[in-house]
Amino acid sequence: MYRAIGRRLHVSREVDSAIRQGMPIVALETTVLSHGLPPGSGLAVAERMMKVVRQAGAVPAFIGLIDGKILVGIDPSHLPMWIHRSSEVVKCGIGDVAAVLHSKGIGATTVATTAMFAAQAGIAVVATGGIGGVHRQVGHSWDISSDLVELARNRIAVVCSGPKVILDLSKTREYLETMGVAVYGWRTEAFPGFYICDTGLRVDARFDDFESLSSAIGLHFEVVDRSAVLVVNPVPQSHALDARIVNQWVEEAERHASLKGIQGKDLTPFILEYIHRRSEGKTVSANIALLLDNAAVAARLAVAYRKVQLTSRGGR
Ligand code: PSU
Ligand code: MN
Repeated sequence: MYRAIGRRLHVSREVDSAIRQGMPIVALETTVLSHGLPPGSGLAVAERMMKVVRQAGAVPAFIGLIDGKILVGIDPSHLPMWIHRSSEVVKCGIGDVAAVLHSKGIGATTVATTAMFAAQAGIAVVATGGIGGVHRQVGHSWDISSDLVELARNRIAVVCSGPKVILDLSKTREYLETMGVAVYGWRTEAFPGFYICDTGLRVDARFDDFESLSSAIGLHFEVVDRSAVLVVNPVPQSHALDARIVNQWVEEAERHASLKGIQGKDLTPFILEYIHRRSEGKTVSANIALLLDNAAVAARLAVAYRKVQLTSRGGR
């Protein structure tokens, strides 16, 4: 069912043959399923994301850890383990990976670990909802997501709707610049913030068609060759939320978190859950809408990137 391409990395048959044939693939993270969405709702969303990717002509590849292995292209029949047993599932940043493999537990990948394993497997495109970043209380918590560090280290294109709105967006934007991550806007000049389309911050460059976007990504990989391109795709207009109201909810959530002593990697799931309840589900439907849209954009990008690679090889 899975084929070992390293001692720990195991790819599904479908992903294996897609990698060999250079077919477009979109890597997907499992943390959003286990920790990012209300309990139990992840499976339907995962199925819809896979469908959207296939409809656009690419192969979906959820990544996760289980039984001492890193799976790339989790079989749909195995996905419920990451979703229905979410209390046992470890949200895996880079530092958690080896311990979870060692204990043969179940690990969900974040953007950091998804990007790293996708790059190791030879996949060029990842789709997600929002990336982690610099937290608002960074002055005393020093909480900066390892997503940012891995974006600086891996040659990969990550399609998202910006950093999660619970973060300090301008510090996160600066950090991306410092680390040499190219930030490209998909049909936008504004840097989006998850549920919010315009944070008042800017992208490095705007692209309006997949051919130009994938050519620029190809050039970034060629000349920079060590950092990611973050493609930001704003949440679909019909689901965008008002920045001021969202900010109020986040501030409330942070006060509750600090009263309860919640910190570190538990903070993101706590705040997301709080604002989901506070918004009476609006943040959840926005989250699902942007996940599906990012999966579609990532798949079309993967298809266009494949064409760019073929023509640049043919031209040599
Ligand atoms: N955005 C969401 N839900 C999530 C995440 C992001 O709407 O669950 C996850 C992603 O996996 C992201 C991770 O990579 O949170 C970042 O967590 P941290 O801030 O602990 O690094
Ligand atoms: Mn963190």
